[in-house]
Order: sequence, then structure tokens, then C-alpha cells
Amino acid sequence: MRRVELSGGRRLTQADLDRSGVLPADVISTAEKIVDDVRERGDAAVREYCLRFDGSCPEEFRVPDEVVAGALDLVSPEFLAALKQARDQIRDFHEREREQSWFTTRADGTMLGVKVSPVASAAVYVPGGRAQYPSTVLMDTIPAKVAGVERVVMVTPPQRDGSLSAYTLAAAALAGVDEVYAVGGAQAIAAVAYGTETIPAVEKIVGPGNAYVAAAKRYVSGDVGIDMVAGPSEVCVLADATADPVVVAADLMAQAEHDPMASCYLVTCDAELPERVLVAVERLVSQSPREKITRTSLDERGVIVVADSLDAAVDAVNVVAPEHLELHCEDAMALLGRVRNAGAIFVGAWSSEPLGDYVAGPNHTLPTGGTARWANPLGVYDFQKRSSVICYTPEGLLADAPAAQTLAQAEGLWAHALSVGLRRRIAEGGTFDV
Ligand code: HSO
Ligand code: ZN
Repeated sequence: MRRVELSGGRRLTQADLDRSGVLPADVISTAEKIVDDVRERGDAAVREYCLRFDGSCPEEFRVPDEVVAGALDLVSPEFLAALKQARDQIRDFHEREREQSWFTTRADGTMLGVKVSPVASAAVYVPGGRAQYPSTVLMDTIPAKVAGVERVVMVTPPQRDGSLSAYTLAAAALAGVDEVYAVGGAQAIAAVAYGTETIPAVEKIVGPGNAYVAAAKRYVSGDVGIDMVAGPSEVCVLADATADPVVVAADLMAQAEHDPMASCYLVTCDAELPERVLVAVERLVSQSPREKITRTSLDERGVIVVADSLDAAVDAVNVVAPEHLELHCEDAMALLGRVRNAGAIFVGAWSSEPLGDYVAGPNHTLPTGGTARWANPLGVYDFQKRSSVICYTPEGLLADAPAAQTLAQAEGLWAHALSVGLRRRIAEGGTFDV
């Protein structure tokens, strides 16, 4: 892990972090070509890319509903019970996020408000291939269903033999996915953005994927809604001398094992802690079946920030704006108010980030790459739209018409003034001739 010392008022900068290389130019151009091709040639193009990238292509992209439901019988009772616990806790949390329509009435009877409606359809992209992420199926589908989305389709790449993992399908069945398609990559994003002969177009696409998927989502956004352009996973651990170095090591490794490009940050004011954490990593990592990925991530993208005050350390965290932040400090809750930028904040030593990945309830699809400076976790609100509602009474019209006419005249918009002026005359009991 690279070491950055902050002393004498030096602040962490984006240049210290080196977040480059996440979406290389050749990946962007390949993904955009695939999208254009699928948009033009539909299923035939999807089929070609599936064969090229996944090594197999199912006869039909749609997975029959009986196969999806049947997966519930293929998984162990322990897995099913864990999945149900996760589903229920994720749903309870997200129920609280649902926005309601609201209306207000002025003294003159004019009614103003916001009507909230769900998007009609959504696609949930779930990474597949080597990794299996049934937890992501729950995290991305449940908020859509809580919002009231009628048609939730899931797209995910098939395994080498063309089938989908029973874990992923069981999660789809439990979460209430309406249709499953065994197709992944940029071609899947293009298919659900524009529709093909057998895959429906949707209004909104959500969920994480590899760099090709991220580039394709960015390319189709505007024609269709997207949640975010997701980058590799990140964790930032803010730890003081009270932190257990072995626990901190495990938490860094829990993020590093996702991806060689995952980024782990350790921020501390304790000059001794980093060495003790690195010793613990060294002891633990050789036991991991994902040793190589973990090591690559920590060696190539890991950063240790040593600050000379808690203020400087918290400032560094806000500059990192990590996807996940863990506060391993004495009186961690007292620090919460000073954290502005983080996708999810895990407060105190008991709050393991993987609990949030699976069961705590908040969403694990989170802003990455510093986008937590302005972006939000995936939520029910991503699947809800707001429409403003305006309903005037004659009294309200008479109260507002003069100001509207004055502004319309200033803007040189004659018919705007007319539209208001005619109603004003009618409300005053007058008539007009055309
Ligand atoms: N930490 C990942 C989510 C995940 N972890 C899924 C395990 N399964 C990105 O937030
Ligand atoms: Zn994770």
C-alpha cells in the first residue's frame, strides 16, 4: 500500500489518490460499438457478442419462470433462510424510503403539490460469470418493487455452460423479479435500453457491472435512465489507536478481494497502526482463496494516509469520498456529523462492512470513485418520478395573474400574457372578442 503523510496543514488531494484507469478509452469505444450494433441488429448481434464474450449463448435469452422458481428447490435450506432474512431486512429499510405524493392548499383554494409515480419498467443488471452476487439481486430489485415498478427484468451473463447460477435465480424468485434474461455485458445494456425482438426495452437500468457495462450504461443514459456509472469497490477505514489491527486488516481485504482494481484506504493519526495492519494482512492473505486479487488490489491501489490530527484525518476522508467508510475510533458516533462524503458509513468496531453488503438493510449499490460528493446510494427514490401539480381557483388566478402578465411582457412573450389575461377577464366577469 502506498503511504501519504499529511503534516503541517497539507491536505489530501485527488492527485494523491490516482483514480485513473477505471474506464479506459478502448473499453469505452468497444462498449459503444457493441451498443450501436445491438441497437441496429437486435438479437442477432446480442447472440454474436454472447458467444464471443461468454463462450456460450442460450437458445432463448428468457429464462422460463419455472426454472427461476425451481431454483428455490436447488439451494440449501440455510442459504434460503439467509436470503429470506436479508430480503425482509432490506425491504423493511427501503419501505421507509418511499416518497409520498403531497399537496398544499392556499387560502384562495389553489392547490399545489407533487404527484409521485413509479417508473413503468426497470432492468436490474447483475454481474455473473466468475462471481455470483445473489445479494445484488436483492439490493437492486427490492427498491424497485417497493417503489411499485410493475415490470422488473433482470439481465445477467450465463455461466460457461449457458446456465445461470441457482443462487442468483433463487434470489430473483424471492425478490420478485418478473422476467430473467441470460445475457450480460454491454450487449445486455443495449438490449434493455433499446429493446430487441425478444428482450424488452425498459425506462431505467440499474446495477453494477464491469467496465464495459459501466461504459455502456453511460452511453445509453439520456435515452434511458440509469442509476450511476459504477466503478470498482472501495473502502476507507478511519482508525485510531483503539482499533484492532487484525480486524482492520480483514476489513481492507474484504473490499480488496472483490476486484484487482478495488481501492482500499486506511486513514489514521496513529503512526504505528499501518505497520501492524500490514503485518496482519500478510499473515491472513495467504489463507484466502482470492489471494492474488486481494494482493493486487492492496499493492497497486491501496493507500495509507497518516495525518497529524483528527481534523486532518476527517478532512482526508471527505476528499476520498469513499463508497464505504468504516469508523474504527473511540466514540465513533461523535465523528458522524463531520463526515460529509461517503456512500455508506459504518460506525464503530462492530459494524463490519460485509454486514451492510448482505443483511443490515441499507442498499449496497453505492456511489464509487469519489461520486459520493454528490451521489446517493441506490434507493426507492431511483424508481420514483415526481410530477408537479398545479390547480388554480378563480381567486388564485386573480391574485397571481398581474405578476405573471408583467413577467410575460418583460420576456416579450405575448401569448403567455394573453393566456393569463383572458382567464383574468373571465374571472372578473368580463367577456372578450376574437
Ligand atoms: N461490497 C460490494 C457489494 C457486495 N459484496 C456484494 C459482496 N457481495 C459493493 O458494494
Ligand atoms: Zn462486498
